[in-house]
Formats: sequence, C-alpha cells, structure tokens
Amino acid sequence: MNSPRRITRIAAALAGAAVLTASLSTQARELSVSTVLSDAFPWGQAAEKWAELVEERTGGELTLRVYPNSQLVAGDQTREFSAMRSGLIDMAVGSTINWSPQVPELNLFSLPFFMPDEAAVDAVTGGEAGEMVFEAIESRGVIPLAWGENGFRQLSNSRGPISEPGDLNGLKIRVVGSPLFQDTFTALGADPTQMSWTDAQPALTTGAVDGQENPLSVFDVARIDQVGQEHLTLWNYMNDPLIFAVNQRVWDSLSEEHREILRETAVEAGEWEIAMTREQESERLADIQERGVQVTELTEEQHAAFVNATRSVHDKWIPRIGPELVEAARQAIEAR
Ligand code: X2X
Repeated sequence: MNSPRRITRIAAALAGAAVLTASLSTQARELSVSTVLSDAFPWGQAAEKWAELVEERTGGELTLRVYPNSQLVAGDQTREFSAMRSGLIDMAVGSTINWSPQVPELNLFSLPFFMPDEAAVDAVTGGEAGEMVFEAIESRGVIPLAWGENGFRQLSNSRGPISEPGDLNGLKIRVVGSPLFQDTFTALGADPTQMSWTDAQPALTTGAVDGQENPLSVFDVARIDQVGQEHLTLWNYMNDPLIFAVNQRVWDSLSEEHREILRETAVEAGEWEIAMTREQESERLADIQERGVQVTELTEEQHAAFVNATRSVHDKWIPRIGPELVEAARQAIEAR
C-alpha cells in the first residue's frame, strides 16, 4: 500500500540517489605519481608541490597521490619509465638516469664532464636540445611536462681522498641506471656495480661497496657519511635533471583544462624545486663538512685528468645518444 509516508521515503531515496550520481560524476580523479626519493629530499618535495598545486587549481577534481621510494616498481627505479609507459603508473617525477635504459637520448646528461655548471644545464634543458629530449620521450608513449633537478653528482667513498683517476683504482663503486655508468667508472679504473638506491644503502653499510655517487642533497639527507662514506670529491661530473611526465593514455583522457593545469603546475613545481635545490647546496656542504667528511675539490689540472680519462665514454655513447642532440646541447652550452 502506498501510504504517504512510504511515498516520502521513496522520494527521499530517489533524491539521495540523484545526489550520489551527481557527486560520482564530479568525483575527484586520483592519479598515481611515482618518485624514487621521498619528501625528505627536494625530489620528493617537487612531487608533493605538484600535487598541492594541482589539488588547488582543479578545486580537488584531480588528486595526485605520490608514491615514493620506487614502491610502484618494487624498488627497481630503472623500471619506472616502462611502468609509466604501460599505464601501471599514471605519472612520475623521474630521473634522466633511471629512464635512460628506455630512452637512450637521456644519456646526454650522463656524459662525463659534459655539463660544466648550472647555466649549462639550463641552456640545454631550456633550449632546442631540451625539446629534442622531450620529443624522444613523447615518441615512446609518455608526455613530458617540465624539468626539475636532482643535481650535480659528487663522488664519495670510504677508502681515502680521490683527486685523480688513479685514486679510483679497484674501488668498488655503486652505480645506477644505464651501462654508460659502467663504462665511465671502468674507464677510471674503478670496479663499478649496478644496483638500485634501495639496495645501495645496505651495500654501503656492510662495505659490499666502497663508494657511490649522488648529489649533495641525497648525501646529506640520507646521511651517507654515517655509513662510512667519509671522503667526498666535488667533481660535478654530471647533472641529473628530473622530468615531470604523464602516461600518454591518461593524458589523452584528460580535459583540455586539466591538461593545461597539469602542465603549468609541473613547470611551477619544477622551477621551485630547482631554485631550492641550488640554494641549499652550500649550506648542505657546510653541514656535511661539519659532520667530519673530508671534502676534496679538484684543481683545473686534476679536473682535466678526469676529462681525459673518460673521453672513450663520449666516443662510445655519442652515436647512441644521437650526434645531432649532442651537438645541439654543445652549442647551447657554448652560447650560455
Ligand atoms: O639511485 C640514485 O642514485 C638516485 C636516488 O640518485 C637516483 O634515483 C638517480
């Protein structure tokens, strides 16, 4: 029997369903963002900043959920790009080193002693070479949006000061990423071994490896000196930019407005993080020295000895990276 009360109840239920449907259709869409380092590091902070800006500008319609510590690829950071390309991961703020196994052009940044300073990095990423790198990424099913920075990588070890290639003789060095690193450290007479960041810290602790290379921010925040790495050589042998990127199908599924917001916020978060990383460098170095780390700076002559010892790496890798790209980068650096 349709009592007035029952009709009221049905009407209320229908209204409730309508509200639910409406809220479902405008429900926030959550996208995953992979990073190797957490927000204890500038890298992770860059991703969090991106998420914050996107949340704000889309009024909560898009939510970026950051998954640090390479957890979406079971700790294997060199699989991050493939996972993003296949759609297992929606987005990432990733390192050129970690993506270089799938995007050989990214080895540009790992060419030893190719980028002398921050202005050189900016000239490359901000110019024609940077566009060529982005095209290389896009041609592999991932949309790159902006640059960030992990930083210039410095060399640490537990054995002694390193100021010339001979000091690396037989030294077991943990390296990451593409075989280029194997070649660089082999050319220097060291004994490189490739492993993920997750495995690197225990390997340093147990002394399974004698050394590693990472930017000052990573050395500082991860307290690498506390696992016996008491010697640090500032050699700026390469800079590792970060790239903010999105899986192609995810990108295609977004509205024009959301795409625009994702891009502009990635650029903002990247610029913010690059400036912060660079500003913090000198204070980090001071802190590291205060903790008792012996820091070696290279004279021009010592620097030249390292450059000479790694020429073979350029000869072997420039054809793989693409001579045109390397030339565009070289010209940008010269004109900086
Ligand atoms: O593994 C590393 O050395 C790190 C954290 O710097 C990168 O992911 C490239």
